[in-house]
Amino acid sequence: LELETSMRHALTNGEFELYYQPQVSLKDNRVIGAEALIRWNHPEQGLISPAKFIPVAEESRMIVPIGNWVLQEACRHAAAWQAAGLPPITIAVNLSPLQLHQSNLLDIVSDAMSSAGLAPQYLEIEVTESVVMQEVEHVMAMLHGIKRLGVKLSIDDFGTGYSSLSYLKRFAFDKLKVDQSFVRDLASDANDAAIVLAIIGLGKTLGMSVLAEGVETPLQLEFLRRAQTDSIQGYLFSRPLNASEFRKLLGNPE
Ligand code: G
Ligand code: G
Ligand code: MN
Ligand code: NA
Repeated sequence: LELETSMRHALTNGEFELYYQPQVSLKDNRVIGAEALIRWNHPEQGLISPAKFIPVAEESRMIVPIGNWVLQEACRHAAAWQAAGLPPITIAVNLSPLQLHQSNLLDIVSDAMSSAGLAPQYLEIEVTESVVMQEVEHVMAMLHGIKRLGVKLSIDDFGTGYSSLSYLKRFAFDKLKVDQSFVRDLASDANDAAIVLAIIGLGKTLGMSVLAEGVETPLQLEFLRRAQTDSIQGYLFSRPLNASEFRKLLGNPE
């Protein structure tokens, strides 16, 4: 309950900050995108991990205003980097199930883009597999609405939720993100290696771009390269960076 109360103040006090984790194309080794990941700089408790406060924010519905702030802030940063002449990238934002249930979500997304001056093809929205399992018709309508805005959609943590393969058929996600739990041991665990290959094959067959998350070692990278993974995200290339660190990385790709 304490966390919930202080989250309300945190938004107005500017205690939240977005970090950006680069996404790298395996075709040309360039940074083509970044996932926005929220951090909370609490004045007394120091840095609080989203793993701790996002579940509380979801329970208390604070995720709605916080999530809207994330959308606006990510669009502002992406537009500012483009305006500064840096190579254009796609900015990926995580969307919680509750946000998908806001009736005005499409207005919120378009307002975030237009007030930042960001073209829709540079925004990507990540939803988890399990989102598609609840209130299917409503969620499908929202996802189609987001797509009609010209925003990209990706399916996050793929393989860990309830399997929603039939929804992959019903809805054309642009990108599939292979969950890091399968990537972690793929060099030593034949089952994980087989699962990753199967997911990549499935994604490609359905016309999606496939990104592997949690890539930490050269061995994992080599495996993923051979398996024709389109892009990767993980500590091997970079941890999530604050906006100024990320901007530097974009400007100096070597
Ligand atoms: O960055 P980190 O690994 O600490 O993130 C932990 C979890 O918090 C991840 O599951 C991530 O998806 C989630 N998360 C990070 N930022 C956001 C956000 O802006 N919105 C939502 N809904 N989840 C986020
Ligand atoms: O659930 P989601 O995929 O949105 O969250 C991504 C989370 O994974 C973030 O908290 C981010 O900090 C974390 N992450 C990113 N790269 C790596 C990695 O290479 N290894 C591990 N263990 N975690 C990572
Ligand atoms: Mn994500
Ligand atoms: Na994930």
